[in-house]
Amino acid sequence: MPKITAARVIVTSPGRNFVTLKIETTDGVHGVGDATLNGRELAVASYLTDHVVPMLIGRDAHAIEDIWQYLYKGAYWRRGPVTMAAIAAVDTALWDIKAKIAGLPLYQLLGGASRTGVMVYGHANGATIEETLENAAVYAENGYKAIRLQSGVPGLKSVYGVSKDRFVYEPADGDLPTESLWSTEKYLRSVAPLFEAARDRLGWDVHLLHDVHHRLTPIEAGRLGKDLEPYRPFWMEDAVPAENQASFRIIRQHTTTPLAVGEVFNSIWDCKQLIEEQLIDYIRTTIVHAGGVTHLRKIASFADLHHVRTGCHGATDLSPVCMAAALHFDLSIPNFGIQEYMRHTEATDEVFPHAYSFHDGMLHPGEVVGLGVDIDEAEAAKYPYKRAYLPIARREDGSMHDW
Ligand code: CS2
Ligand code: MG
Repeated sequence: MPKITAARVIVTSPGRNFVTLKIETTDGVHGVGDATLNGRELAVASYLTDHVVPMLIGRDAHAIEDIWQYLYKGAYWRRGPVTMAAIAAVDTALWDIKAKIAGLPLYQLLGGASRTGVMVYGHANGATIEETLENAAVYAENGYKAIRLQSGVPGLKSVYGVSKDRFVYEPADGDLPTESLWSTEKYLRSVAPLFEAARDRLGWDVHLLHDVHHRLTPIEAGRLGKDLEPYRPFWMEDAVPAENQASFRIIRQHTTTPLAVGEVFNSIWDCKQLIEEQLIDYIRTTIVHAGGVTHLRKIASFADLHHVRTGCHGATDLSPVCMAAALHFDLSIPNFGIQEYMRHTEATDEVFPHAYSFHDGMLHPGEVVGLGVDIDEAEAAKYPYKRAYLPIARREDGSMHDW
């Protein structure tokens, strides 16, 4: 029985902050788990170091479900992004260890491969429609089967999802939150023309996606969904803030555009009604923010009963450790939909050497035992933590808007 001998949190910032948990066992086998919570990284690092690690030492590393329940039920204070990211890190590291000891890539322990690869979507963005479509064409030439389109909005200086750099998008851009101006009216006028031009330029064989980033009300989202219907988007993401799950009923009544939501959800309870009432088409929870492989499998199985497919969050703030785990999960489950893929910087890839690879619009986790990803601690030590926040948005009258 491999026992946990040590567990350590490693914080590194190769271009952006990442929090990684490394668990060691009596067998000499170690595992890694991502615990990064964008803009609140040190809260999870402390939760792990101060409150979780002392309880792990000496436990059976194979008892993944029991340790999950112990950390979830035993805390008394359930759910929330900090708690669930910490549990996810432990869970992911333990799956890594179990798969390494079994001598198998993780997806084999999850039931084996259900598909040959994982379809991903890349991010095309630009200040203008023209620039966005130039970038989208590059993605299409590079084999991407699905592309997310975000364009600057005429009359607004900056918009989320539109980066300063063409291909590396890093939203956490200030040591205090930067502020941008938002106008729903201007935004709503800009999206359908983008999609119309995209179909003209890119044709109909590529999937096109769009992220609303929680900026609309249900009736506004219904309108946007309707406007986009002629261009058959793959999905409209995070149309409204989703604390009120019933609000998706209104969107559903007005549009057949598929709906995706869930990158900020932490547990099955955040999407129970959305899934049960079939108010969404894609659930975007991923490993690090929704309790690890163990809990994500539960969400996916529940979603499968209700015709909901997965579309795991995969922005740059999800470390390569999370990406590797997500790919094993994606490859194995029956109701996989799509995986978001934003390339990390070279420095990040050096800190986290990994076996997953991109080919012809698909990612594959590789055949290395475990997750197929590790942290190079000497490399990681070169990049100390740097405080960074996500931006905020204000309306034209100065009041706060949803981000
Ligand atoms: C976005 C993210 O990838 C997405 O869909 O919504 O860029 C998101 O803003 C960040 O991951 C937040 O940490
Ligand atoms: Mg999003």
